[in-house]
Amino acid sequence: MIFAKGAKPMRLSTFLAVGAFAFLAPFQPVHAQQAAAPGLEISQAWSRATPASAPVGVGYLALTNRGAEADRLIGGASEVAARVEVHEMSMDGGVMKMREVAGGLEIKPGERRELKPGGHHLMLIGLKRPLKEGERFRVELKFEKAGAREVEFAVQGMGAAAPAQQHHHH
Ligand SMILES: [Cu+2]
Repeated sequence: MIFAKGAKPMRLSTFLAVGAFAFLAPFQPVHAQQAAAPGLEISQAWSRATPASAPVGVGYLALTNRGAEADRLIGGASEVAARVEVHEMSMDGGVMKMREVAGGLEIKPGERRELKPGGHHLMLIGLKRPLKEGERFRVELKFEKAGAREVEFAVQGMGAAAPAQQHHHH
């Protein structure tokens, strides 16, 4: 190994600076989480009322990635269902089917993706109670990079095709 004169003290100070940063990092978990996901915008979160004994419900929303990195919606958890999955619809021999999106739904930088009737949606599996028009329920969405984000869904009528009005969630 060859060291130029004067190089070693400089490397030592660099090492110390990195060490100090690593030591401080655990004391700022909230800031670190916000920095990791500066621009994921969630809007128009809505759902549909369900019949009394329905085993599943749906969740729709719009996701806009204003950050510089792609992220993925990988699932969620809710007070109203046993499980929350991200589903996609596809035609299979003339029959519309749905299944869980493998690996989650990607949102590229600058992209806006809508989960809406006939397309991608959140599936609330194992409903604990019927969803009633006019009420709201919470879902904690899980993103690969942004982590957990709590979103409130407004329940529309059973046949609703779009959110009644725009709601902003912070
Ligand atoms: Cu589904």
